[in-house]
Amino acid sequence: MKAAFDGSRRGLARALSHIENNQMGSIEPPSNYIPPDKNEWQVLGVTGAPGVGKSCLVDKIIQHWIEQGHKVAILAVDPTSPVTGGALLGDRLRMSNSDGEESVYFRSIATRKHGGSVPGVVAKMLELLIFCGWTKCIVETVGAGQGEIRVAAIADRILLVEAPGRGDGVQAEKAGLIELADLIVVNKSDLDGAQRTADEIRQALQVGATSPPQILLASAATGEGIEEMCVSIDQMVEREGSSRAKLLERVKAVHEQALLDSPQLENILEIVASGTSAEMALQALDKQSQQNTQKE
Ligand SMILES: Nc1nc2c(ncn2[C@@H]2O[C@H](COP(=O)(O)OP(=O)(O)O)[C@@H](O)[C@H]2O)c(=O)[nH]1
Ligand SMILES: [Mg+2]
Repeated sequence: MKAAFDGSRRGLARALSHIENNQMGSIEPPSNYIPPDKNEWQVLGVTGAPGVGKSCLVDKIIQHWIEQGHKVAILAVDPTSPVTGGALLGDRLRMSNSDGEESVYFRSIATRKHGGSVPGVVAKMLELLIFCGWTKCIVETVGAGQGEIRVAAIADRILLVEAPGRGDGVQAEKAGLIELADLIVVNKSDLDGAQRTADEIRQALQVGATSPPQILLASAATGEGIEEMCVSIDQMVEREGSSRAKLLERVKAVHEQALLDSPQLENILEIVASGTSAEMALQALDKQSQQNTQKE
């Protein structure tokens, strides 16, 4: 850990692997650690369906932050990604930032390796990165299912990426991601249908949203709208609805993990297998644990 705190990349990689393998207890900041300003946020979640251009936009955001003097760490969380996905992004960055290499740290996390809680692992990794002086962290996650939503919910701010031409409406709406978004970018504005996609999202948002997120058009390919996107990211405030949705996902993640880690899990499954409803089985468990606490 000391090596990581002293700025060694190899030390950092090793410490992150310990976290990934669940071999790391709680993390204390180094003694010379200065916590960031309370008004600053560190972690940006970038989520959206595969292929919408998250990684390409992340490249732009990294460049923008490096120009501001930040040190940027990227965790790419992808259930399908071979580790080379990360290596590719790393190469692109080295090409585009002649002197930026020291300011960027990239790590990809293949979620299929994990039996345990991916959100928990990612949260701990982010904590370590921040303690090590990475002033901005980006978590890129494929918005495809519950697990991915929970990873995104760890972030301080969430950028949802959409793109036109997917042919089957707004993906994020189906995945339940719109709730979480603090900013929505329709990427690939150089392609037909970007405006229509933005309109569809706007319509989806009108149902019940109190403070809907801003929707921007951009193109990572042509650079159109990228500067505006970066400005909006820096000025991004957390929406009320998003803050609640994030908290809810965090609580659900911990709750689910507690159940999965419970020594009673097999009992519960047996009770349910014997024909009792899952609801009753959980109630029985609750009652039992209350009795146990009273005995103590
Ligand atoms: N036409 C167009 N293609 C883009 C744009 N941004 C990304 N792409 C392409 O979309 C594909 C997926 O991009 P990537 O960033 O890997 O998507 P991710 O899966 O969401 O991370 C790549 O082939 C990119 O070259 C864009 O603004 N316009
Ligand atoms: Mg990607």
